[in-house]
Amino acid sequence: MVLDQSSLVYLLVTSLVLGISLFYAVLILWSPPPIITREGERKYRSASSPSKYLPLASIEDPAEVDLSVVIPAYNETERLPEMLATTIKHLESLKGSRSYEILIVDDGSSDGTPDVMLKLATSEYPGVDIRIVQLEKNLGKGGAVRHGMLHGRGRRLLMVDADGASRFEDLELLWKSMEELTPSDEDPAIAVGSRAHLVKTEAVVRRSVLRNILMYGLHTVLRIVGVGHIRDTQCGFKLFNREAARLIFPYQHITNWIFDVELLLLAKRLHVPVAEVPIEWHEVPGSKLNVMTASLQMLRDLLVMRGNQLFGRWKVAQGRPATGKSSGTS
Ligand SMILES: Nc1nc2c(ncn2[C@@H]2O[C@H](COP(=O)(O)OP(=O)(O)OP(=O)(O)O)[C@@H](O)[C@H]2O)c(=O)[nH]1
Ligand SMILES: *[C@@H]1O[C@H](CO)[C@@H](O)[C@H](O)[C@H]1NC(C)=O
Repeated sequence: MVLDQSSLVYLLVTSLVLGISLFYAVLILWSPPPIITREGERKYRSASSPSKYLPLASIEDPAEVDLSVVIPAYNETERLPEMLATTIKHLESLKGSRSYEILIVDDGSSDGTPDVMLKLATSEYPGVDIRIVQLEKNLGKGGAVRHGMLHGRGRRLLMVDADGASRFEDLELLWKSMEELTPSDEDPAIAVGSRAHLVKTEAVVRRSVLRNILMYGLHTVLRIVGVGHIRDTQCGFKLFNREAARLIFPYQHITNWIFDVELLLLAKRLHVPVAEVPIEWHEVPGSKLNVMTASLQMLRDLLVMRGNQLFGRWKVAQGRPATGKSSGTS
């Protein structure tokens, strides 16, 4: 069969249009649904108000404490109490110079995590500002972190896993790094913990082979996607100043474990500087991550992220002021 020039062009254009339409359809199909926040999720309980739910603050409000610690918690009755103890011990030792709150965001646990934590807060830490927030349905770690960040009162906000895998004292390393990026938080900045320096050490070797393969695969893909400059995107220990949180979290769409990558991509798009800080880490048993499903999910979601950005479906705020002095409400 011989194709003349015009039918060749016709064929090319048709397949191009078809290809793009197909990609767009798959994109819509795969894109996560918008994150819906229910009324009851904008409220919290605490030791001082254990039965009456009080309204949470908003990231758009001015800061009221120096630090918010946001802990996503899904079925964490076993691991969280110990992590909370070390967290509070450290923060109490600095209390004179740094006020803080702890936001436990229960991600629709079915093991009674919120009630157990409320009981613990009341009996062990009545003087500590621990707020327990409950998501009605399990959203995924990213959704829980996002929720906490959007309702924190801190001048700086730290996300940290409930499993105590990071050494909480290493917060001071992130703190110092952030101080160097923006001395009094006049501009948005992020400091993320990194375990990259631990690669090839015992801590990593002890991880399963599959997990390590996944890690290398992830790095390759991340380089393609555009966050190759961050050596460890997945570390669950990240510090945002209020301006950075205010800029980034409203635009987060991904709620599963790959959300860290989306946060870093958003930071890049919004020109928010990210410092990577080596921290200590120990693998803790009890991870609920299924590695195979996670890898496939990862590939799909990276595609979804890039696709939505390409088609302009996921936008970010335009025209961020050059100096981050939040200009009140506008
Ligand atoms: N697995 C899981 N964790 C959740 C969810 N929602 C919130 N989380 C919290 O996210 C944090 C990390 O969860 P882990 O299961 O420890 O993740 P991990 O695979 O152990 O991650 P590493 O610490 O890197 O090993 C914990 O604080 C969880 O309670 C969820 O839907 N699934
Ligand atoms: C959470 O805990 C409940 C009660 O212990 C259990 O039935 C459920 O399977 C757990 N969910 C996950 C995903 O581990």
